[in-house]
This record gives sequence, C-alpha cells and structure tokens, in this order.
Amino acid sequence: MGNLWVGAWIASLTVGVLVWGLIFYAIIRFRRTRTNQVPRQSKYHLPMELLYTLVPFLIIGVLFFFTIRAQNDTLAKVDQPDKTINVVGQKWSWTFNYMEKDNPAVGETVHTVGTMSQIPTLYLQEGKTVRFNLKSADVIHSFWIPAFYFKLDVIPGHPNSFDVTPTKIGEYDGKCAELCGTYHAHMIFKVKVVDEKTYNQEMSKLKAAGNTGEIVPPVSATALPSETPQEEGK
Ligand SMILES: [Cu+2]
Repeated sequence: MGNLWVGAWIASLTVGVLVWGLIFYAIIRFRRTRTNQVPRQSKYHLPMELLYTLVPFLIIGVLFFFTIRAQNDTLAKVDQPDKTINVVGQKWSWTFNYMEKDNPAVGETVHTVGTMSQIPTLYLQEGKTVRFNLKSADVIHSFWIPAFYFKLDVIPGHPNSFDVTPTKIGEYDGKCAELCGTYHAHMIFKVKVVDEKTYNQEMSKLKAAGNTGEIVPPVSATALPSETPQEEGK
C-alpha cells in the first residue's frame, strides 16, 4: 500500500508537471502583443483529439491495475492463521475475544471489554498472522489501526474479516473510522505488539480475572456496559 501511495504521487506529479508546463508555455508564448495576432487554431485536429481521449484512459488503466494488485495483496488470507481475534464494535468501545483454545499457555477463549472510561488494549503477538473477525453489536463502526495502513467496516449482520502479521514490536493507536454516533470519538483503543512471553502473560491475566469465553453480538449489545459520561462541570 505504501508503494501504491508513493507510485500514485509520482504519476500525479508527472502529469501535473507536464500540464503546468504546457499552461505556462501557452501563457508566455501566446501572450497578447501589440500586433494582436490570434495563434494558429487547431480545431478538429483528429490525432490531437484522439490523444486527449486515449491518454486519460491509459492513466486510469495503469492506476487501476496497480490498485487492484495492491488490494488483492492486502486482502489475501492465509489458510491457517496462527491467532484468531473476534472483534466486537459496540457503542462506544471495542471488545476483543482472543480465541486461544489451541494455545497451551492459555487453553481457552479470553476477552477484554472496553468501555468509554476504560480504553481497551489489543495485544498482538509479533510475527504471528492474526485473523480478525469483525462483528457489530449495534451500528456500523470501522476498525482502524492507522499505523497498519488499513481499516475495515464493522457492519451489523455482515461479518468482515482480514489477516495481518504484525512484524514490529511497539505501541500503536486504534480508533473507529466511521461516525457511529454521539460518542464515536470515545471509540479508541491501544494496540500493543509484543513477544510471545508477554502475549501469553496478558492472556493469562485475562483468564485469571475471569474474562473467559466469547462475548458475541447481539448478546453483547445488552450485556455490555453502556455508560454515559458525566457532563462537564456537574
Ligand atoms: Cu464506532
């Protein structure tokens, strides 16, 4: 996606420089003079008109080709993801279900339920391919980790999924990218890409805290804590 973005800028700038060049050439070369001569007219110049028509199609075709190629790469899924995380978007936070049944260090599904006052943290293990299954408990949200260059809508009744393999340990920001209602701005979360040991520790903490099993919509729509923030100054 980064290459597509940079490539699109290079292509746009190339076309831009050419067009600006022609504009400035025409402004200077054909500026009004004392003789007031009209430049040579080229109406119904067939080769020129064909060029006007074909070149934009060619530009669109090239951009389309590279866009589709990047899109297919981005949406490609592995046969067997290492981890599965079922995400629920709910007014106004996120729930992360870590499907850790096959992980001997954890042995079952654990979850984190975010609320407006408790911003949830999403843990990812470095180098492991994660399958995200996105479900909504109420309205359309959009799952977005800007540093990953990717977001996907979270639509009620229409689960979406994608794979990603985080390769850099670190902390990233996540947010909702779909204006979903009054407290849309509260739908932020932290993303921590960690090593295996830390990942398993965090999963075990959730297990020890009794956050086991999967929170599934539409149950979560009523079961999830829905709180309204105190109004300022009251
Ligand atoms: Cu939202």
